[in-house]
Amino acid sequence: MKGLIPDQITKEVQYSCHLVVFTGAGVSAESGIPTFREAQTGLWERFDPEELASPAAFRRDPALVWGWYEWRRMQVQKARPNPAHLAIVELAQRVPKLTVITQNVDDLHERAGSAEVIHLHGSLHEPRCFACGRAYAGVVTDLKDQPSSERLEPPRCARCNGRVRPGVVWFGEYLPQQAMRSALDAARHCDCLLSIGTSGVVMPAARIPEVALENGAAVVHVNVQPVEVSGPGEYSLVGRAGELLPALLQQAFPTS
Ligand code: BV8
Ligand code: ZN
Repeated sequence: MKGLIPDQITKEVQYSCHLVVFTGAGVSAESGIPTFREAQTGLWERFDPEELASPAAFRRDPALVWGWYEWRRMQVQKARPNPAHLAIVELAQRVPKLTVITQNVDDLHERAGSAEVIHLHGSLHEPRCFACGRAYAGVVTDLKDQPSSERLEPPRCARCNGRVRPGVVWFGEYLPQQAMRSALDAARHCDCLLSIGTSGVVMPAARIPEVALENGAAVVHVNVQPVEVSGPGEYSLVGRAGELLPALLQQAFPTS
C-alpha cells in the first residue's frame, strides 16, 4: 500500500548512517506553542516579535520583555511533546547516529526524550544576569493563565544587582559558538538532513540545511507550506510534522 512518503525519501532515511534533524517553531506548533511569527496576543499584540526579541527592547522596557518570555515559558510548561517530537526520538533508536539541532527555545525535544539537543538560539529555561552572566535557572513566576496584562519586573542578580534576562539569543546577538560549531560539523558529515517546520529566514541558523546539501547530503523539508527546492537531493514534503514524521518512521522502519 502506497504510503504518505515517496519511496526515495523513505530510502534516504532507511539507509542513513548519520541523520540530522533540524527543527524550527513548526515542530512545536502541534503542541500548541505559537510559532514565532504568529500574531502575538495580549500585551504584545502590537509589537513585531523581532522588535521584542532584542537587547534594545529589554533595555528600553525590561518588564515588557521579561513578561513576554515568562508568559511563553508558562505556555511551554503547560504544553506536551507532540508525535513529531516522539517520532524523532524513535528515529534515533533506528539509525546509527542522529543529531538534533533546534532553533527553538522550548524544551519539548528534551521532554520527549531526545538527548544532546543543540540549541542554536538558546533556551527559555536558562535565564542569566544581563550584566554579569550569572545563571538563574529555576526562576519561579506565578503568571496567571491569561497573557499578562501588566509588565513583569525581571528578578535582580544576587551578585551584582543586574537584571536577569531570558537565556535566548536575541536578534543582533551572536549564536553560542560551540552550538554553531557542532551544528555545522553535523551538517557537513551527515548523509541526510530533515528540516522540520522552519521558514528558514533567520540567519545564520538557516545555513545549516544549505551546508548539508553542499556536502552531498539529501535534504528533506517537512512543512505545511511547500518549500522551494534547488535540485536533485532536495525534497519538499508538504504536511504537518505531527503526521509526516510518524509516517516516515513507520515506512522507513516498519514495526514487525
Ligand atoms: C546574528 C530566540 C551576528 C528568541 C530567535 C538581514 C539579512 C540577513 C540577516 C540579517 C539581516 N538583518 C539582521 C540579520 C541577522 C538576523 C536575521 O537573520 N534576521 C532575519 C529576520 C532577516 N540574525 C541575527 O540577528 C542572529 N544573530 O546574526 O549575529 C550579528 C551580530 C551583530 C550584528 C548583526 C549580526 C540571531 C538570530 C536569533 C534570533 N532569535 N529566537 C525568541 O525566541 O524570542 S529566532 C526566532 O525566529 C525563532 O527561534 C525561530 O527560529 C525563528 C523563526 O521563527 P518562526 O518563523 O516562527 O519559526 P520558523 O521560522 O521556525 O517558522 C515556522 C515554520 O513552521 C513555518 O514555515 C510554518 O509554515 C511551519 N509550520 C507551522 N506549523 C507546522 C509547520 N511545519 C510543519 N508542521 C506544522 N504543524
Ligand atoms: Zn549579575
